[in-house]
Amino acid sequence: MSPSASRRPAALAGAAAVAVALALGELLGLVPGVASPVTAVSQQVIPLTPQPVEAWAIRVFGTADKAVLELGTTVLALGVGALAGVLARRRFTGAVVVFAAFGLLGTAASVAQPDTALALVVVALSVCVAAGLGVLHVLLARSPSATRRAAVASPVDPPVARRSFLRLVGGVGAAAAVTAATGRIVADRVTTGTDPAGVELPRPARALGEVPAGARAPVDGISPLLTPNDEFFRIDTALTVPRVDLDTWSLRIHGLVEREVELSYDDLLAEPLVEVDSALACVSNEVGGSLVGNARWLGVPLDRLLERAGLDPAAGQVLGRAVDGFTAGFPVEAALDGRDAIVAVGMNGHPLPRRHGFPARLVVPGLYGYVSATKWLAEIELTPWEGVEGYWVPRGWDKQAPVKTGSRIDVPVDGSSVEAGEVVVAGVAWTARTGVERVEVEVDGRWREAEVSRPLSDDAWVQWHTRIPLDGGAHRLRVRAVDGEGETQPEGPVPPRPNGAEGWHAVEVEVG
Ligand SMILES: Nc1nc2c(c(=O)[nH]1)N[C@H]1C(S)=C(S)[C@@H](COP(=O)(O)O)O[C@H]1N2
Ligand SMILES: [Mo]
Repeated sequence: MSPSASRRPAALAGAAAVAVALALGELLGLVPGVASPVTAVSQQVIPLTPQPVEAWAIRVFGTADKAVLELGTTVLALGVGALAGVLARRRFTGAVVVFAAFGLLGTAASVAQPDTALALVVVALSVCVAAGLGVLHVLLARSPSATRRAAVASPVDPPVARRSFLRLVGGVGAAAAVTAATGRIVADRVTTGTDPAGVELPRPARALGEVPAGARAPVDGISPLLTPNDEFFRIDTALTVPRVDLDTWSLRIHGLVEREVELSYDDLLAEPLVEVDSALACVSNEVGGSLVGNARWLGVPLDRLLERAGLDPAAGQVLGRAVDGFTAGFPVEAALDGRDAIVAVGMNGHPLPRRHGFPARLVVPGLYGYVSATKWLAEIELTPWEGVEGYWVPRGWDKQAPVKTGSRIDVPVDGSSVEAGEVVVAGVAWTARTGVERVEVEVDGRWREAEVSRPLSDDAWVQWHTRIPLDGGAHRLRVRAVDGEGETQPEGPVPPRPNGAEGWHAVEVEVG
């Protein structure tokens, strides 16, 4: 039996005990084979999150959504810890049960992460649980009412007891926070995995050469023709960017094939590499949004790799699987119909950055990223088309996902003021595979043709611009593109779910 404490100090003691356990978890999470329990549990929450909640979180918190998720997990755990503290006043076993449940939850979530070892995780989390319970026991014994009761012989002044208890809990909490922060900082610094910066890529067998004159529109503020790697949008379900070690990494091609193929990184680089200029779009991109980029990719043609494996006639789907378990699948035809589908190792003249899938990812022009562009690629599995689905498909997104024609006004910025006279209007436009034939801009109800710069390829986005005389007052500008088959981008509006947004991007400007 633990000395009985009153409610509030007991709750504080419980929260502080959980803080100590979680902080230790951050430290022990640095050990290879063990994961931070907070990260592991948060990671498990992601696939369980209902889509509207997820969409809301991304909208409200943007790229901070993952930090907010981990913070939420921590706060929830501290709250349950407070309850455990209150339970422990009556019976310490109550707290033991709660902490043990925490340990089991953390273990299950950790083991679901890549690169964890069950035995190590069990040892580490047992240490966390034991430390948390130890701290709880000590704190409860020091709580004001407990000291009062225990100290009948030499009565302690209650306010003094309360103050020294609060100081003790505060100290424990602060120590836990510092420990956890140190764990995070070290985790960030300790480089496990190969550093992409140290990798040297061979010259392409098929190089695209300089960007041709006339491919760039002469306009300040327009999206760069090739999106720099550190400005390229990023979408992934992994809470921490996977760090792959080239010594142990390989790409396995298996499933409905005649012979399994396994390639090391060096094997991949020994293949003839090709350069491909292609846009990559996220299906979640809203009209006018920034979840689309354009890069010069370097990689091995996918058809060549599939030929090596030899396709079984039953193979209907190419399913990329990442080291973190993410999957994306597309029809086999998209790998074989002559488009530049590649296993990419380079992006804009550099090895793939970690955030964009080092050491290798799939890039399939004309398909949205969620069905095609598997990062941190570990496996290419050939499966039947029916009955096997990539990560996002059971979550309400279409299985077939060709990119829809899109266009965006970058200049002038929506809501800005411009000077009267010839106003420069410019932006980018893209299609699935057919190139951009024409771009039209509407001002005050009248459509005019913009000048489309020379395309890098039919798969890349193009820059376009025009000059339009505008008189004073408010104006609304809209844009639409026409693809290589003469199809005009539909007016919509259609939301991103389930197969991509449709609509003409509009901006309002005030001409002064
Ligand atoms: N392993 C893995 N690959 C992934 C994803 C992911 O969550 N995990 N997201 C996909 C989605 S939805 C898109 S739009 C693209 C985005 O690629 P980028 O982050 O390099 O821009 O990656 C795809 N590949
Ligand atoms: Mo996406």
